[in-house]
Amino acid sequence: MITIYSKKHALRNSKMEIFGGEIVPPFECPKRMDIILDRIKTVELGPIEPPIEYGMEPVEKIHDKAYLTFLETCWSEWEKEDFNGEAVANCWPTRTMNAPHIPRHIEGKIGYYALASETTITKGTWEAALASKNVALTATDKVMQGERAVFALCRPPGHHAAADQFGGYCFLNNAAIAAQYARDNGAKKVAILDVDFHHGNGTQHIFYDRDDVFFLSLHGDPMDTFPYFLGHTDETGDKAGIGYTANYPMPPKSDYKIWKQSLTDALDKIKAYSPDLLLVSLGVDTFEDDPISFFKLKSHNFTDYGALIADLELPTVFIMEGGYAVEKVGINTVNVLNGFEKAC
Ligand code: OKP
Ligand code: ZN
Repeated sequence: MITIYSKKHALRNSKMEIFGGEIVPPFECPKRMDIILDRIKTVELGPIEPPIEYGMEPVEKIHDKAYLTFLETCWSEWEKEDFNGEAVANCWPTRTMNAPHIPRHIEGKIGYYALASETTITKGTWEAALASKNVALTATDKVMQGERAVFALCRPPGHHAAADQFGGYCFLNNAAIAAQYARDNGAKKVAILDVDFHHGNGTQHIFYDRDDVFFLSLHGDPMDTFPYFLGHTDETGDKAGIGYTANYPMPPKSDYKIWKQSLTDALDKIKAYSPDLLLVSLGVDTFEDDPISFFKLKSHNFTDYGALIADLELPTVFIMEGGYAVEKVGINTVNVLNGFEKAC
């Protein structure tokens, strides 16, 4: 299997995250990519190729223009203030203050566009996010041109990013941009299977009223974990999209037996939908030792479910999302890809 990878991910190099009231080094760190690349090489998964440049057109089909300008200019505006740290949201248009005005001041603007405060914006974040969407698009193009499956080793991840919101380590929604690009280039129906531990709130929101992109997500119950405010079973789509969103929230300590039941149900739905293309939002933070998650999957379970996804016999793009047990992130990620490939 070909991997698409850009070393520009390293430009996203934030030094801090707010976690449990403390300032800690970010869980979503550049080292994750080094470990995954090492594992790809060790098991000889296949060639590692750089992305090509796709420009902004496919991005503007998903994200709001003013949001993109905000992401592009946030760091320089923040630097102009007398602030010493990374750009971070500390105020929001909350439930009782939702006037539709976007503040002029960068502190208000970042609060307007942020969905959580753990994710800071720093010098290089925008450039890394742009490279990440190019990785997803390059991989998608290769699959559209006939590759059975390609791995988009994206960083930063994307599934929490909505049309005009960043957070949960995400800025541009790589999977959504790829799905729309596929739609615009001949795919009639696209399914996005999100197996990251966290609900893909951004992807769900982007496609919620559409029937041409079916979004399915397996995740920690949002009553118990981030992103807390989306991802319940009763969210099944709106308007033309009714029936084209499927959520599988699962409780703390869920193991592979439980998780696999959800996956099997999701795979049945994808089969019935019969898409032209499958995108897998691949987060391996379902792993038992993940530091911020609560599922109990073991490394060999990743191989097993890779094979189950292959059984769909669909052109497939794997798009990297989360996974924070850094020492095992390579083994777990590549186990999915190898499990898939061996079953083809
Ligand atoms: C990104 B992806 C933990 C706070 C979590 C954000 C998690 C983002 C996960 N107590 N903050 O879905 O892996
Ligand atoms: Zn996650």
